[in-house]
Formats: sequence, C-alpha cells, structure tokens
Amino acid sequence: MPEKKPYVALPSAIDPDLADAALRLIDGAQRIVIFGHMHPDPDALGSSLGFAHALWARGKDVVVAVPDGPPPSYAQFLPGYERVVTSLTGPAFDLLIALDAGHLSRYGDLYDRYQPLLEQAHILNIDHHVTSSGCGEVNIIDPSAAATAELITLWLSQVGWEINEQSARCLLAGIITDTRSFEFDATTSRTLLVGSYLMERGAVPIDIIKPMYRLREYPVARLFGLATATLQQDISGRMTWCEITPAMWHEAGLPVGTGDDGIPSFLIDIVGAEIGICFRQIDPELVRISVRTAESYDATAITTQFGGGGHPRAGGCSIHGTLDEAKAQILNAARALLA
Ligand SMILES: [Mn+2]
Repeated sequence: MPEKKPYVALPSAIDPDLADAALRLIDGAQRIVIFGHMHPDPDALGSSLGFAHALWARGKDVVVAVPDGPPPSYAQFLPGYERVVTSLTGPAFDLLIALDAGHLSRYGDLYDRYQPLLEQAHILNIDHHVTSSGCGEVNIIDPSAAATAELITLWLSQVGWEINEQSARCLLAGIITDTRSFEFDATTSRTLLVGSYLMERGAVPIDIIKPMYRLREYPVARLFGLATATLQQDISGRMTWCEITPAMWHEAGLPVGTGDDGIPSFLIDIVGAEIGICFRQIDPELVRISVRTAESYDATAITTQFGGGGHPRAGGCSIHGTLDEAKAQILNAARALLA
C-alpha cells in the first residue's frame, strides 16, 4: 500500500536545459518507440516500461521494443511486460527513446532493420553507463546514477509528471536489480531517495526482490547442494572452488550448463575467501570457469590468460580440456595471483 504521507521530494538533479530539451522532443511526438538494449536486464526493461506507462497515461502512442526476448520470469515484477515487442510495424515513429545504452549498436539490429520506420525519428538517449557517448540529439547521461530508472524517475519528477503505480513498480525494479537490492557501490543516498519516492507511488521492494533473487526451482536448489558438496579451499581459505559435472546436472534434473546462477558468488561470500572459482564441465573436453574476487584482486587477471574476460570482481573463461586439466591451470593462475 502506498504510504499516506509523502515524505520525499526529489532534487532537480538533471541539467535543466537537457530536461527541457527532452520534454520538447516528447511533447512534439505522437508516435514513440522506446528501445531497451539487447539481452535486456530489468533496468533496460523497467526503464522502458516505466517511461512507457508515464507516456501511455498522457495519451501517447508508445511501443516498447527490445532486440531479443527477455526471460519470462521478469513478467512477475514488470507490469506491462506482455506489451514488449521484438519487431516493429508501421506507421513511422517520430521519436525514438533509447534507454540504458549509449550506442545504437547496443540495441541489436532494431535500428537498422526498421530504418524506414525510424528515419524521421528524433532520438532521445538516457543512460548511466560510464562508457556512454550518447546516441541521441538529446543525451541525458549520468554515470553517478545507479540505474537508468533512477534518471528517468528524476526526470519525471523534475518535469512535474505523475508517476502511477505501474510506472513506479517498473522503475523500482530497474533500480533494485542494477544495485542488487541497494548493495552495490553504485548505490547512493540519491538512489535510496528515488527508491523511497517510488515506494510512495505504490512500488514494493519485496515484490521485486523475492522473484528476482530468492525464489528458485527445486532442481536448481538440488544442483546448488550437489555443487557446494564439492567445495574445497587452499592457502588458508584465501582461494575456494567447487565443480559441476554433467552427472550432477542430470541428477538435479537440469539441462547441462543451466541453473547454476549464484554459485560463483556464493564462493566469494565464504569467510576468508579472496578468489572463488566455479568449474563447470560441459562435456569431456570443455570446462567453463567463473571467477569471483574480493576487492584487492582482479578476476580478469586470471580469465584473460585463457582468452576470457569480464569485470574486476567477476570474470569467466573456457578451457578446452579435461576437468582435471582445467583445474590445474586455473588454480595455478589463482595461486600465482595470491602469492
Ligand atoms: Mn542499467
């Protein structure tokens, strides 16, 4: 239930000229398409749908499009999910709002494929990625925002638009998932303020957090048990690892290579662990490796040695070889990094 009293007023955090320029583009458009980036996460989708609900409420003709279909489980916490499309039809659009990525190539082939419908469209880009250069005539880019949904909430508040409950639920989903429930460093006091503002408009954190992070299918829980039963550690617990074999996937009742999300991050949450490694044997000659590290070590220092990549805290790579060979090579690289 929305709280009766509003406690929160949001600051005017967006450059007023940019906020006005964005408003002019929207006021001047009747048919609008909103793009979320490829492999859409709940911020790409929640930003897009959150913005769309606000525009629908103002009578705009708005289509939300992503290049590839999002996981159906997101429908549980994103009202309007069933209205998201992966292809476009006429009439032509007069505004494209590109969300949560700063390059048109990040929206897959949507822009090229539907060029005849988009050639007259102005482009408004809103994003929070530090690598964004902006792909619009108007670009609202703020890397200090934890999520694109945070920026959209700030903009809606700044231009004086109402945020209805459906919009608030979508926008809070974007913020909660890009911060993993306000846990990541990107979370600021402003992020929490925006979260409060959305709660006052009917968004409920547990309705997003439980389906996104806590609920799991029984076979996934079984696989977790089988994998963590292989847990080992070395160097006084500074490195810890586990393995998943095709037999374990079969025993759990899952297709090989699926349902193991969360196991690598479980490893780095063991007290004393500085490097956590999950070995997934996909077939007798292919092992996929996920590496998680505590703050003083860079996961890509290991994964790039084997042709992989990732981020400082989370990386991955593949090794063509047996499970024993993969373990020997990766654990040696980890020991060298810790030495
Ligand atoms: Mn995002």
